[in-house]
Amino acid sequence: VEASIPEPQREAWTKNEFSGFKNKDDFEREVVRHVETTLARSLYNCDQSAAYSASSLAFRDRLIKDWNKTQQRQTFADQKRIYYLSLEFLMGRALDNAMLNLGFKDVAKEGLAELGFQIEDIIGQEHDAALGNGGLGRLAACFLDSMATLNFSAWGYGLRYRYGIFKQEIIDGYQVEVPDYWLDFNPWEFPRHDVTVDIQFYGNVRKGENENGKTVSIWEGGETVTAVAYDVPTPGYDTPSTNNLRLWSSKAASGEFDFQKFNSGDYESSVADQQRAETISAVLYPNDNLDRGKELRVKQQYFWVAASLYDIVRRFKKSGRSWNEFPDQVAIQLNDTHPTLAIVELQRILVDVEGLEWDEAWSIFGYTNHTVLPEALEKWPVGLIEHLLPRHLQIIYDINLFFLQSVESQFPGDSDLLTRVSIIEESQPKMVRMAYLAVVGSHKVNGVAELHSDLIKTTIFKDFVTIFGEDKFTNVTNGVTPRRWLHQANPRLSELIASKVGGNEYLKDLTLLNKLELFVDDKEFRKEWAEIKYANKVRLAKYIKSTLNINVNPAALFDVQVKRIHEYKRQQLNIYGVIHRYLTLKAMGPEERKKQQPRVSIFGGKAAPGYWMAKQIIHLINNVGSVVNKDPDIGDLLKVIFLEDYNVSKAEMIIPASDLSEHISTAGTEASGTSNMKFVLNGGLIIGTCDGANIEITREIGQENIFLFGVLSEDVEDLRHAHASKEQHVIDPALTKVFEAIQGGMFGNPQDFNAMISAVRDHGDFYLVSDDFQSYIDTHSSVDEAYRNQEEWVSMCIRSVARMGFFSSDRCINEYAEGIWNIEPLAV
Ligand code: CBF
Repeated sequence: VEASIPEPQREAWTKNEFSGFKNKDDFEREVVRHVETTLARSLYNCDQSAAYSASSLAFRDRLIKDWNKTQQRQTFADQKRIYYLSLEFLMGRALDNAMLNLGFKDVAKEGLAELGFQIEDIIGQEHDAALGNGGLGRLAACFLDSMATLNFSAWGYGLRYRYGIFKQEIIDGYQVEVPDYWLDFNPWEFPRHDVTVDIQFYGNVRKGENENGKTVSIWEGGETVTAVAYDVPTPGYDTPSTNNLRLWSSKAASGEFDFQKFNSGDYESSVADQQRAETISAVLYPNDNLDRGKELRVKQQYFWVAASLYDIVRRFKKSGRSWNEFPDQVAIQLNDTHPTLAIVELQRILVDVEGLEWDEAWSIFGYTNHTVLPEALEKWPVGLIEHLLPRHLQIIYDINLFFLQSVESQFPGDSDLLTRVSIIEESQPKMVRMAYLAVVGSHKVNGVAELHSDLIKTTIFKDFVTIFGEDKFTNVTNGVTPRRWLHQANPRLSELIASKVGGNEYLKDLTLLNKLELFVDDKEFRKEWAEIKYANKVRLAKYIKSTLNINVNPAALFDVQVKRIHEYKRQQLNIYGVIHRYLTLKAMGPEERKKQQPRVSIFGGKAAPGYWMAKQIIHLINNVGSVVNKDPDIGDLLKVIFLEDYNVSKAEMIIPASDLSEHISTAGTEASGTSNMKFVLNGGLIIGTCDGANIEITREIGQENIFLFGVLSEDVEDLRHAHASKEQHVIDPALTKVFEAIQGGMFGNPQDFNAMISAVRDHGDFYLVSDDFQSYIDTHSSVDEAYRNQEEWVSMCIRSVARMGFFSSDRCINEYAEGIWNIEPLAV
């Protein structure tokens, strides 16, 4: 308030208001201005990178106007806000997105052309903002897009990692990790050096009096690290609403470095504090669906939630409201268990700092569970929490005590139940079960697809359903933003669709896609549709040629599996299927071979650096490729491609080029999957298991338009037990032949792949590869058959796209807003 300009001087401000460019000439002027002033270059040394920087700055200037106004509007409206806490935001590139969401891509294209640049080259200069591992982080990014598009007052809170997910190089068929330093030039963030929060770690707790003379717990001593805010504007589509993503960066609270040590010549340790503090936000943990229990990870989590909560509370207190209105003003969504300490931190702020009474009944937190995999459910050693956050451990114990007391009064004498649901696991060492804490501290818990939401109620949270009742547990099936995943990634298809469904309105109401059904039998439309797919395949084929020097035929069926490499996602099943195909082709005579459907099997994805088995899978895929791709008997009939360093911007090129994509996790293991939705939306068909959102996709598009195979989730446990009880697992005969080929050395040193084979043969085949193998290859034969009839194939694709309206992230956000956050959009 003190910094605001007095009334009489405000006119001078408003009359000079800068409103950004409005047309091509303005845009060009802005680009030239930025090249010449901000970048201090000229038309004699403006390369593509400078043109990217200047274009981004021109767009950023425009964005800031909307962003400032949105923030002002939200402050004046003083309505409830949603705070989305996510340790990952996999944003990808920003320029293209800003151009499209602001509706100025055509202007930029023409302007850049006049200035001597192709827009695609300029967009291609941008480094991906890769602050996430996979589905969870990308979902958060889609949600930001939808929240802004739907005009919700929303803030994202995350960490500003100096290094995002590593870059993957493939060297001699092996994954090699290289650091991703993405912050060289990032025009999309605004450092707020005036918005800082001091975060405390370690130290002791004692009883003492607060400012009002009340006896409270006082946490003192230890070490302090400063959180600095970096703000990223996130524009909505076709609306001035531009929300804020606030990312925290860590720095030493004590300032730059220790002068005393420096003066005495101890240069190394003079910067040690600074380095230790900066380590907190230095790297993204590169594990997807895997928890490793490291101290630094807990530090990251607390640092981020404590800074975010401080900010949220500060904003709330500025409104001058009383604390009992807090739940009417604030909804916080916990994206997985990573931000669960926020529940504890809020309790600390209220009780210790604000001196309020302990109140459990507030409906502030919602918790989204994204996995049932036991290895991904976070548990922290009690000793670690006690050391790092001594006051928080006490609060966790209190939360647990009150909770267990209420369970005891509801189910007297059931000590087994108490042990099962206790937030503290009585193991050696004792552990804090973060998912249980999240359930106890949240008013709603949701899964991310119907099957997954049912499974959490019958498996990991079964007892909690008994205690809290069914109503606390709900489902919000994931969705994706059609702006990025159709309009931006596949502009020609988006345009064709728009021409049939009444313009671009469908990008804001995806159910309008259903109008496409009217055109399924329109031959001309089908032809245009097929041409677009072909052009997208040609583009990918060129990329494959330029990066791997492999020729692939764009007329072949492009069969794609791109996602994190994980045993439960079963890239191993895919590559065994490819080997089976290769062996089958090799066994055929030339005439028979000619009748076969040519295929290009495309893989992409990163393995967590410490996940040895996943790295072996990558190695096998590459080795198979290097044999098959140069086999003259095979030629174009089969090519095996591993695309290096799969990320969001590669996905934007790969997904539109797919004919068939693979979503083949063991039933019950993939919570939802979201790339399945993106592939179908781009006119590709799916081969998949009855898992995650595949089930709802099937319900929406019809089972005649999807290739499903494999065991059902309800049979998985029995099959696993059956395998475990047998000495040796009887393996599918076709798979046995594949294993024999690998063990015979056909794809390099067989020893490299012993563990992969042994997992199936000797260790219970946990992921049921053998059980599903025959139905998998049979279903691939049906795919070949179906692909031969191109007219019908294209019809299937169009029909599927027409029925994908449900899978917009706008629908998800509306469901969260209504069912969990209880928040209305803000009129623009
Ligand atoms: O809900 C978003 C995605 O989250 C994961 O990626 C995760 O990290 N737990 C799941 O594996 C996906 O199934 C899910 O779509």
